[in-house]
Amino acid sequence: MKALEGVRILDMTHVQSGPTCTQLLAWFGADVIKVERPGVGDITRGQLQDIEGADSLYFTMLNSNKRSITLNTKSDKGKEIFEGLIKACDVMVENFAPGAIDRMGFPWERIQELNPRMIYASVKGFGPGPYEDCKVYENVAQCAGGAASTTGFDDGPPLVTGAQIGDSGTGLHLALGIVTALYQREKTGRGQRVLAAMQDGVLNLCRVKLRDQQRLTHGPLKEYPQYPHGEFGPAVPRSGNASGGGQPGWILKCRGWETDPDAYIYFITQAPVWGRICKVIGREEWIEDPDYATAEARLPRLTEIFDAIEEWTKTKTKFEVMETLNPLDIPCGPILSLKEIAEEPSLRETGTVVEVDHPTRGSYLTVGNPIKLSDSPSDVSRSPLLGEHTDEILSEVLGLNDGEIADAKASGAVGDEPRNIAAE
Ligand code: CAO
Repeated sequence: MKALEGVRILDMTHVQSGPTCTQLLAWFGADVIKVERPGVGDITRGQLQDIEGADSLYFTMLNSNKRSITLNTKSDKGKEIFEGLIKACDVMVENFAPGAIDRMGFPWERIQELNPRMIYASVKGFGPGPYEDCKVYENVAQCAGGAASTTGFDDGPPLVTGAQIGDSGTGLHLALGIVTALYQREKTGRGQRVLAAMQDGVLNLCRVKLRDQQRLTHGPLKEYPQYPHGEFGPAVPRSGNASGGGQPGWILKCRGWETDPDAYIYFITQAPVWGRICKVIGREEWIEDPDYATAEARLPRLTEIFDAIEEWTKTKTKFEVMETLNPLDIPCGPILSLKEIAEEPSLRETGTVVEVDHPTRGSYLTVGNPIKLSDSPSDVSRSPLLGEHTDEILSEVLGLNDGEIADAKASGAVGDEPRNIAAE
């Protein structure tokens, strides 16, 4: 038994933010019915393709454990089928451009009329306000949510991060909104609207930077690399690799850094283990020296301190540094490349990295469910081919017979995609 077994999701999502949300719900056991345009499908099926004719990794890694039906929700017959699906599902999720579902003829009022228990969840770029009608992609959200302004080095331009905090981050927020609304529905019997705006999601993840913005009015941010020699302007500056918390940290070179771009370690000078750090790097005199003995005294000297620690880390590989520091409880973390992560056996064992078979592209790696429930196992099954489950959904969920399905296909409301599952 899986946690969300019995919950049926009408998945109108595309690209990344919405699909990441419904994929999570599918891993928890929900029946996710992905609706795609006949003959076209989610645009990502054909984006960044590495194998001609096969669904891209972009698509397959965001749509596992789902079923696919093709349906033209703008045709008369398609609308009729869509209404049936709205009545048969618990949750509808979409991340189209603002107003797209309304333009299809399904504003929230109409959805409620059809199914008062429906939870209608949307990702949009912005919440209500001056930008609410804008189309938004990942990096726009990173820029508008405070991440880009605070990422990078003080002498460089704003930077976006590779972590998809705008898309996948907002998908996570939306999934939480959906299960919360499902929980409330248990008591009220009513559905509700759930909105996760990408700007809001990114800002939520940049909460500590808004903290620092307010601290700035009371003096310089002493844990930032700009202190004590640089200038602070009116806004939170970019803090390089400084830690966002109260324990100073930095990325330091390890042995091999000249040729290996990932031969680095993140090193945290946690106050309670300061003495051990000094011993490891051979600076025992800093343990008692009043210029170094307290966390406060160290703040203006962090550059010098990290330079000294780096002299030591440069003599060891990042894994040797880990082996030395972990038994001493000194917090640190190697910079792992995606190659190292893909090959890491422990991540395979926990199901965080999974190998999946696909009929047209062969086997591929994907990231499995990062949230582990002890009583709800989550296996990763491959993403569906375009329209692979059209017939099955029309008959099983809507009770259409073979003749009615043939009529729906003849009208063009649902697709009749050729399905290449011979390799299965
Ligand atoms: N049948 C018929 N029409 C369909 C359909 C179906 N099954 N599925 C989608 N469509 C239509 C939509 O109704 C819409 O038509 P209209 O513009 O006529 O109303 C059209 O297809 C395309 O939708 P879109 O405008 O959302 O797509 P786009 O590629 O132009 O924009 C994006 C993509 C992501 C910028 C936009 O959807 C968006 O801003 N979404 C909200 C924010 C978001 O989730 N962004 C993250 C995306 S992941 O990086």
